Amino acid sequence: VSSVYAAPGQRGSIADYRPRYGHYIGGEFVEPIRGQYFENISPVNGKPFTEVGRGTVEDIDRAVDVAWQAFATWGKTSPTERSNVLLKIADRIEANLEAIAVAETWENGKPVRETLAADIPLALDHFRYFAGVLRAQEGGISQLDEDTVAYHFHEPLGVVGQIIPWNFPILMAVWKLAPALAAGNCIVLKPAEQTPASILFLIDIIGDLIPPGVLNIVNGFGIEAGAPLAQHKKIRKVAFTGETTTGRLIMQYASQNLIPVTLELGGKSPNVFFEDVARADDSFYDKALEGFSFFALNNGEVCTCPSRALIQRSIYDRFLGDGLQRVKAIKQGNPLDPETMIGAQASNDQLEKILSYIDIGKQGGAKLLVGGERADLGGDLTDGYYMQPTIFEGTNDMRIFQEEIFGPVLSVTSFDDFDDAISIANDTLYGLGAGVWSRDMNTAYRAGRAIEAGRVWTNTYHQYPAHAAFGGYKQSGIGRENHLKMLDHYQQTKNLLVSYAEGAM
Ligand code: TXE
Repeated sequence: VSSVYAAPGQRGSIADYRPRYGHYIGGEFVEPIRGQYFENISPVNGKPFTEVGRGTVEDIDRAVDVAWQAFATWGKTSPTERSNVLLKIADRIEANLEAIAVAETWENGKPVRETLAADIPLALDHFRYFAGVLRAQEGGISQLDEDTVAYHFHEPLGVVGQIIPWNFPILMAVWKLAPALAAGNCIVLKPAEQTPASILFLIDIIGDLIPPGVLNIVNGFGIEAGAPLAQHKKIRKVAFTGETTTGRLIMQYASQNLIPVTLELGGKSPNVFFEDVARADDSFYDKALEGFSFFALNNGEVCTCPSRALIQRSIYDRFLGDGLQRVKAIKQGNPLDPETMIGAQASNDQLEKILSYIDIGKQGGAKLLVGGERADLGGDLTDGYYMQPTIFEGTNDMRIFQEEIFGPVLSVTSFDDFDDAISIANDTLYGLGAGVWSRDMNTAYRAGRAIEAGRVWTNTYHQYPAHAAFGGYKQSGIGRENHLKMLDHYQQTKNLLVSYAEGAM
């Protein structure tokens, strides 16, 4: 693979990964107890590049015990101490940004253009954000009468379990790690089996900044390592991002121990274009077309992927025509090339799943407008997992409008008026993200309020700042990530009710 970021000696390249990683427990890499490893394949070229410990219940037990030992100290650190640790982590990531971005691209297949500009900068900012909000967090006092006071303290939960997907290996891990650490918890984290190594690469860079045992990582498969973690009797909370069907299982597991769960699940986000975008000035029209093309960002492997475009009938032909031109100009290629806009899907399984949905779309009567095939990039990339950006035209009752494909596949339909738009937008099991495009602020505001989704981008899309709450309505999940609200998910309230009265009660 040739590119500036694939050159020999480039930090973060495949050669920079360790040939083998155990689990990270108690501040060091340890052998899996059953001694088994599994291969990690790069979607860039379809070749294995490292192997990773295959965790089982024994490894989870060990990590949870070590985490509890560490909690005895970490749980008592001051907000200032923890905040300083998070700030140091952020600085260290910033100093190694390029290497981490390149490493993640090798493992996940997403363009280095995105890991450099979004994934890693957002991840380090997340640590800074939670370092800041932690220092500003206050408890509360209620004065019950002249001599009686109720104090409210924030206390950590203890040891928490976190289960991560493969679409943003580092950012999804950091979304969970930063608030959990800030709140004073210790962690056992299980990365996705498709992308365990970029997190371990990161640990090699930041591990020494975190006291041993505070953050532990056990790798492995969902049933073998994820389920024992989510079912563990000694964890006090489980946080999960992944498929909706897996989310249901996680909730069942957690119910056995009556612990809280936060779930970030699937989506089928509507991106709604009202007719006035075509009357707006060129730069706004152009921005809307960019928003239309964003279904291909991160190769479409985003839970908020704007995978359904709803275009008002009066502008349908013009807007769709311009949108198609825009999508045809997306540059597909080597993910390590900084010009590349769409890279490889994260795994062969995911590519196969996307291709099966191309058949489902065709069989269901949708019209294929562009793409629809595996992309053959030739040379070293022949065996990589590349998919052409694809657009179907159809109706919202089709499976490709209802089911999460998780690839660069857009389903387009038209609507007549405001009510029609809202009814199509909400005709889904999901409610994670949505986009609304209109210069008429009345229309934009009313649509934003009427769409059943936790995040409605208005005249923008795919922005993920740390200080905006993120999470799902309906079957897209429970709880929120980002924002200082997130601390609530990792803390419990201690109320001390104190009488200062002298004498009898
Ligand atoms: O998800 P899973 P998969 C969607 C997307 C994708 C589909 C399948 O549509 O095509 O899900 O992806 C762990 N107990 N999303 O199969 O299975 C697993 O090891 C405990 C949407 O990868 O949900 C991994 O760490 N853990 C999404 C994590 O759960 C279990 C992101 C996610 O895997 C487990 C990813 C079990 N029984 C996929 N089974 C989003 N919304 O962002 C699996 N895991």
